[in-house]
Amino acid sequence: MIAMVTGASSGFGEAISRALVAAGHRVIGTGRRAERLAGLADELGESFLPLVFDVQDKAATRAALDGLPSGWSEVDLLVNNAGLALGLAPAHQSELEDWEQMIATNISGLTLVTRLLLPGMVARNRGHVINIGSIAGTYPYPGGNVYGATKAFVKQFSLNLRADLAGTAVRVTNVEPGLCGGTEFSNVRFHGDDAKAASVYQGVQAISPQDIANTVLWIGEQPAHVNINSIEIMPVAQTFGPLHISRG
Ligand code: NDP
Ligand code: 8X3
Repeated sequence: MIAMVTGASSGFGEAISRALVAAGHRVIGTGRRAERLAGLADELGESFLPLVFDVQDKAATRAALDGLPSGWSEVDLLVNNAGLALGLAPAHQSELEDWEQMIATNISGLTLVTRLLLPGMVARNRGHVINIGSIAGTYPYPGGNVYGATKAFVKQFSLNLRADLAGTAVRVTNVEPGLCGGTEFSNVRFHGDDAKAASVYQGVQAISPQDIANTVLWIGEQPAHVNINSIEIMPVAQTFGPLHISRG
């Protein structure tokens, strides 16, 4: 099977790529950082094809996917993982540019790659789109504003894809992780403030990228008649608090 994993240059995408190759699949790993992808290609060998493009750039994304080498163009599994959170400020203090980049990446980029690969899956009547959503798409939290909203989009887009794919064998799943360490997620969110990023995971056994890779592999290995619509994964150490009440 040929898989495309967007955002393979770090975190979940890197772990998912490794797991898929270890399971005998070929993987097209994408991202903006060519040197990171080249490093993974050195490690994984001929089963891994690095493909450099920015999902915010429609023309570059289209050119990259249209130009897939022969033998790599029939993608059966798309893992829409590329994404980011930027900032944790309240809405009225957030940077508009951060909001725009999250929307351009997590929504526009994800829908673009999906739209480009889906026709092939439908024509072959085989394929699986696994979106990496988030618990932030279901549960609001202070400062989650646009990030959570982009993941709510991913959640509903996944369900609506299933509606449109009725009668085909193409499957769609939304993976909704909670707190996960060992990725660059918080370093990116806090614009390179690594100390602040590290404090998010201090004293907590968070989910690891390997846990997410195991989950993605398991979803893909279910029998062809089984569709996992969504799966929510939190560390045991993360759970729910009460609704906030402001008292006058
Ligand atoms: P990382 O920052 O480690 O990885 C993000 C990946 O996305 C990188 O490979 C990055 O590659 C890629 N990416 C970001 N922007 C673009 C872009 N414009 N074009 C192409 N690729 C891009 O974070 P995670 O591995 O933690 O995050 C992966 C996904 O999981 C994200 O969608 C995130 O929202 C989601 N998630 C993360 C959780 C967590 O706690 N870590 C929990 C729930 C969901 P490059 O920089 O090379 O372009
Ligand atoms: C990442 C999880 O809770 O930081 O999507 O938003 S959270």
